[in-house]
Amino acid sequence: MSITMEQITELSRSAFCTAPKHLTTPQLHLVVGKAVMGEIAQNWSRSRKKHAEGRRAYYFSAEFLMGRMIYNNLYCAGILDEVKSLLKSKGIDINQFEEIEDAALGNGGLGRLAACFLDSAATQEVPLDGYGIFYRYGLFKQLIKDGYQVEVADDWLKNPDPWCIRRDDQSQIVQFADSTVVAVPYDMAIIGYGTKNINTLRLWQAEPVEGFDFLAFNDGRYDDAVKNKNNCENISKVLYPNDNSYEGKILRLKQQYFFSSASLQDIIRRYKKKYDTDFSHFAEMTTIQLNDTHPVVSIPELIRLLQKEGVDFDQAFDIAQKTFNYTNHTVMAEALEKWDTGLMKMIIPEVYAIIERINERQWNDLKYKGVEEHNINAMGIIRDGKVHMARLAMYVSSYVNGVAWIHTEILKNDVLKEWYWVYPERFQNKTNGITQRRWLGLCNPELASFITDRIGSGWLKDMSKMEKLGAHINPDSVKEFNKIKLAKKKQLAAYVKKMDGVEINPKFIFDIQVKRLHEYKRQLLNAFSIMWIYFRIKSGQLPDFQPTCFIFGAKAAPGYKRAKAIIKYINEIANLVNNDPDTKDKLQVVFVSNYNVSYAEKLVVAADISEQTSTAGTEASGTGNMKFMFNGAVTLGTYDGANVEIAQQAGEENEYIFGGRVEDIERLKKEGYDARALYNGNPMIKRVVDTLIDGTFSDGGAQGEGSFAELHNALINGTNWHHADHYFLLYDLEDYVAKKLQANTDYKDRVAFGTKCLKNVAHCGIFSSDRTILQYAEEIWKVK
Ligand code: B1N
Repeated sequence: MSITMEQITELSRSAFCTAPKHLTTPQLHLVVGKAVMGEIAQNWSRSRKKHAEGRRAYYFSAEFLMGRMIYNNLYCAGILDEVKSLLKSKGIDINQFEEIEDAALGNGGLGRLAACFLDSAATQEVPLDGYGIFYRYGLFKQLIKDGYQVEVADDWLKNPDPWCIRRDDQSQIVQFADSTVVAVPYDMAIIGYGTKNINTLRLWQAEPVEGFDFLAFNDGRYDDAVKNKNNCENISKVLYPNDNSYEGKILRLKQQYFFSSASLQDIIRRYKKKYDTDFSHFAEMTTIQLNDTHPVVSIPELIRLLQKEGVDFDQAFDIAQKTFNYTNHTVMAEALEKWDTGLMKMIIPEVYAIIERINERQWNDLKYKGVEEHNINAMGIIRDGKVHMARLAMYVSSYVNGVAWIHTEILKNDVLKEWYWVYPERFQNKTNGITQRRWLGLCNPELASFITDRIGSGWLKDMSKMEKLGAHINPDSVKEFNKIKLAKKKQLAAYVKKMDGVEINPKFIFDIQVKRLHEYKRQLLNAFSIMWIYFRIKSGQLPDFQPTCFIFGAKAAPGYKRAKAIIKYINEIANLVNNDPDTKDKLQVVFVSNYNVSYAEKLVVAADISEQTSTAGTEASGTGNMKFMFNGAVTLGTYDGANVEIAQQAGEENEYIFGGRVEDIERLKKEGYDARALYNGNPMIKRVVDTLIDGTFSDGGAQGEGSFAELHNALINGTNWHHADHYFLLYDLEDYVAKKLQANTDYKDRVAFGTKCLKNVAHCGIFSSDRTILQYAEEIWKVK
């Protein structure tokens, strides 16, 4: 594929009556985007036709965190360098596209995983298409004001977007008890790398059936005239900003049903072109992966739609059970979706009636299988006025999977153990992965060339090739790697300066923790360790400490008070250590604002140390950990999620593993955990924890009043809901500091440390989402 300057000039003239060099950045983005879309059109429609011929898979997800599309699409189409020099020849800098908004239609790991899967499926020619919601506003933008998070709406469509094609002709009608909405599809091309195959992400926008009520308007009832329009449009208006937690809001249920129903109707429409109303082949032709429970209302909806087509309940149930698979992404109790039965009855009564029928059938099934009463209860789909969505998914699907080895073990032995007893054959593990195209090839061309120079470029499509790098690790190559890392640190420093106005020193160790802000991820533990080091530097106990820049990036859910207090606390620490003459040459703390996919691309390439500090047993997988590994950072982390497999692959001696293991945490939970004893028993623990209350910092005036004291109290005394120090920070703190200082000491030997880094790169291959998607394709979807 290729595009010419003539094409760009022509599009520029016809759209804006001017030459490319006079276009604004959004205009140029539109023009280049349209040129690419024109070029891929044929391959896209060929791929669509090919997919329609055989068995195919669909990925249903409330979130697709695509990030910025332009560079990635040019890269995957194989024309990034070409377009760069075309533009350059006209005096146009391709870097201006850094102003273009990310498509932030997701919160964090779950949404980004969906995006990586689409990339890998397209590249590996797996017939997988995505279905989701075309949110008008994506994840909020974050400002930091006076150390506090402030949210701003993400108006990502304020300029026209060339990557999504509206397809009015393929609209669907979605019916709620109180209203009818039109679902209009916007299709995004997913361009495979080094292949003609192009997959599709179809995102639905909600619109009123007839735009505007002119009767009401002419009656003078202006409010009523727009009310229905607004109510409909509200469904796809904004992404819910919670990560790993659930809010039982009516609008959220409407979003879930809206995209589930529209997508299933679309699939049925396509199926009927081939088989008309003979649905006996449906499950043979179709498999649907449910990305967590957010699209699980699809299960009763498919049964409902099939019944409307004349299929009886038992056959429809059987088809649904064969069609669906469910991926679990979390063991956090607060994330489990349990919809109020009353609410469901009110919004989608026909669907609720089907859930009741499924519930009855489940009871009979389990009785028949001889499952004991208390286990039936623990598995019951409808219990105490709630519909348990994970249980519905477990009962009416072929396979369930966890997203890392240890997570799947926890599902089998703990969270879903009753299910494992009854249906052991349904359980699988699919360890997460990330795409090496965006997360290494595109964001780190320097390291990519270093690798390609040694082992060839095959790794871009086959990451098992990365192993070959092992034979090229020697003092010379390590020195070259270290130079690349320094260059990436300089680039990050320039970016942080531009975005956040802060100067950081590229000669410092870069120790980076970027992810959503959540108590279980323990950014507070990192903050405490910094205070620990700060005090010890001040008292002259760390004379050899290698200067370190601690970088944080994290968004807190807007309603999550404690997470917001932790952001303020980190910013207070930054203020203290960056300005203290005793420490500012050795310690630096930066909280970057508005951490998103594009910022991540700058951060993960520049890290020496990757912080992965979740309490053992809490982080299902993590995928940020893999992004750092690909780019040659060592992991400072717990035995949790995919960290376990990262250490196993790279060798434990090449990571810094600390803290309690899942078994330790289990034991503490069972036998009792005395956080206060740890606090009173170690003066250093007490000293750092007490910075929350001893006047070292202020949590500010009206905004944060008492929020640090509340954190302190939750750690030392606990609350009505949770025992003291629910996530075992104090249990792990000492070992964490020890391992952090060990890494700091090791860093002095630049070749030895760089060798650890390169070993991480050489052994990162299995964390490619190509591997993950091919496992789904073979072991769950049975496509291709
Ligand atoms: O999914 C990622 C994992 O790598 C992470 O460990 C996991 O925390 C993340 C409700 C979630 N689990 N659950 C969510 C997101 C939004 C929401 O409304 C839950 N996100 C994860 C990919 O497997």
